[in-house]
Amino acid sequence: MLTRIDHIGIACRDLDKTVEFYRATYGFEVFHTEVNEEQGVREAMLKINDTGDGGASYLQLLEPTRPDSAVGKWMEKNGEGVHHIAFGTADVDGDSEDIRAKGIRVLYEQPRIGSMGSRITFLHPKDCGGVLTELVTAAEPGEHGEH
Ligand code: V0V
Ligand code: CO
Repeated sequence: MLTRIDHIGIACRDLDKTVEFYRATYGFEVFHTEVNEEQGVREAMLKINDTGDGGASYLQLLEPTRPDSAVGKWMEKNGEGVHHIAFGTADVDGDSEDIRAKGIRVLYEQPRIGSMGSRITFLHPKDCGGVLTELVTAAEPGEHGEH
């Protein structure tokens, strides 16, 4: 069951500048940063609020580490802006199988590693009304590689 908006993924050219914009404009602080080589992103998570299911909602600021990455390709075409939305669930495996059974393309056979040790998968934007949609199961507390 999808129980929260886990994050909104925002593509940007300069992560440090964008972090500063969100800090100066709204007062949001960086909760976590990491590089995900597999996904080709350097990212900052800004926590907006905790949620009733033990998770939280974030903004995920994404700077591509290479031009041929998903975010790099998307930004080439669209410029900076909202790249994807992510719903949180306790069971990314089960929920993605249920959604696959509805005929929607789930991009990965098995969930992959996302921010803070989460497990993530994506639904094809062409099957979701033009919205790249991610499903996330957060790591158990203490499991995630925060730094
Ligand atoms: C592409 N399209 C999008 C889109 N990206 N539409 C809406 N939102 C997006 N973000 C459209 C694009 O305009 C094309 O439409 C069509 O899909 C095919 O796109 P393409 O440019 O030819 O690119 P593809 O097919 O090589 O790749 C598109 C997909 C790719 C969605 C398959 O971006 C992907 O695998 N994304 C999932 C991984 C990802 O996004 N990682 C970065 C975030 P037309 O022109 O044909 O109409 S990493 C992350 O979120 C992490 C680590 C985390 O949360 O923890
Ligand atoms: Co994401």
